[in-house]
Amino acid sequence: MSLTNAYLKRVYEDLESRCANEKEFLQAVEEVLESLEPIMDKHPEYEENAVIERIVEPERVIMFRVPWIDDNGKVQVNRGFRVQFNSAIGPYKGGLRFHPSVNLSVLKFLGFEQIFKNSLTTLPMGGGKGGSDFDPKGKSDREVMAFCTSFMTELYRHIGADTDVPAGDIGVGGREVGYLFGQYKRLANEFTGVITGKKVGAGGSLIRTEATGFGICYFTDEVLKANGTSFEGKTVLISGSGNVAIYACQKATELGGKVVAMCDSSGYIHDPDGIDLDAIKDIKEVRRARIKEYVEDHPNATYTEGCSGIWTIKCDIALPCATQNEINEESAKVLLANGVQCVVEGANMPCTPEAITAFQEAGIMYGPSKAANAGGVATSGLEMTQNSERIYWSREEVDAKLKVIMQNIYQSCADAAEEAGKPGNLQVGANVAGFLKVADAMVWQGINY
Ligand code: NDP
Ligand code: 2IT
Repeated sequence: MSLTNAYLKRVYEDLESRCANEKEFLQAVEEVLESLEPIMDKHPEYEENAVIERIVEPERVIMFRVPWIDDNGKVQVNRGFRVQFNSAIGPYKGGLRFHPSVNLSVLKFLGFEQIFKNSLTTLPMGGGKGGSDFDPKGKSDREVMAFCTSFMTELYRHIGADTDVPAGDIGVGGREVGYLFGQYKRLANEFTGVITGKKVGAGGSLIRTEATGFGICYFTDEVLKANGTSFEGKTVLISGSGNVAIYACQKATELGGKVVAMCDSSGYIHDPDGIDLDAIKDIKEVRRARIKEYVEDHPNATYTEGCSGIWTIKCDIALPCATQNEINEESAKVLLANGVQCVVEGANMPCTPEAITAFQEAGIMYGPSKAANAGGVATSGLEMTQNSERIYWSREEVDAKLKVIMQNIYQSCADAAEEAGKPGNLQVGANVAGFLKVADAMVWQGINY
């Protein structure tokens, strides 16, 4: 731990002893607190009002049993969660993750990151996250529906359009959001914007499906522009092949990049001709199959078991879009040795602290996730606005708003980095800019004891 400010150090050490088993959560907190060091002296009111002690403690954590019946008639039980982390600037907002690796630490790290990400979007959204250790992989539609219905039967009493608005994340896409929304509507007897990522035509916003991936590329484009370059002619690696990766691949290609590799949790494909995205969409979105099938009708492409090998492919730009801690120090060093110029995080916290340090020490362009992938939740915010107004915006309108939001996020990170005395450090910029608005709102609202 490298914190030097006495107040931040004391709060972190106390948290470390109380949350010793929550390593992902501690990792996310430590990164934010390190970034705040340069600004703490200017803000004695934060210590006076115990802002740091309060901001690292979720306002509420809900854990619940989710029983459901599988296709063999057997009763299954999963664990459900909702972490309502911070509502200083708006209703709790953040996705639901269904993956066997989900636990309290993972959801607290995601909920904590979401506070600052949502603040950066400039929209009025607090931070939250939820999910379950349920694995949708290999389950029938009926089993997924049974699980989602049971999950919402408990969750519905804790959420609401002005209270807490979930959305998708890993393992939760349009299908799951539909089942969850249907059960909420039945139990609450109201059709409101209580969850985002809804189907277009049934309360959803155009561009929400594409928003996270598109937003990552709009943000990356700003980073590249500020450094006198662009996507044009660049070789790009994108990990994952889910919602975020697919639309990042589409936009990176539209902006002139050549995406040569993608992966799933089993392994990666390398196609030196450039990824055929229609084939990926067919495999992953339509057939829910494994990415290795890609090589069956792409003779120049190769498939390799294991995901981390993707970072050994030579590239100019790397966009990790799968999961947390997928680029460690060793992978970072291989990327650097192969001449990577720019790493922008599409997934939440995909680079370990050691990997980030390696990129920063090498002086390459680095964009942190809470800024770069904020386009997804920002467009969720736009979906909430459309639901409240009971209107729909066109594809062009939503895309234009998303682009402006991503440009503004880049600018506010760059400005905050400069003001904190760390010009060009978008990690510090994102953390400081995201934090200040929330911290000031917390001071303004008092302790409420
Ligand atoms: P999806 O479930 O659609 O896709 C996830 C992809 O990552 C799949 O290809 C999956 O492989 C792979 N993956 C998941 N877990 C692992 C793992 N442990 N090891 C290796 N590969 C893995 O999720 P999303 O695309 O929505 O999310 C990807 C990332 O982006 C996450 O970090 C999420 O938090 C973040 N994010 C998502 C947003 C959204 O709007 N959806 C918004 C902002 C951030 P497989 O198919 O084999 O499971
Ligand atoms: O990590 C994220 O920002 C998301 N999964 C999207 C959350 C949302 O509410 O749209």
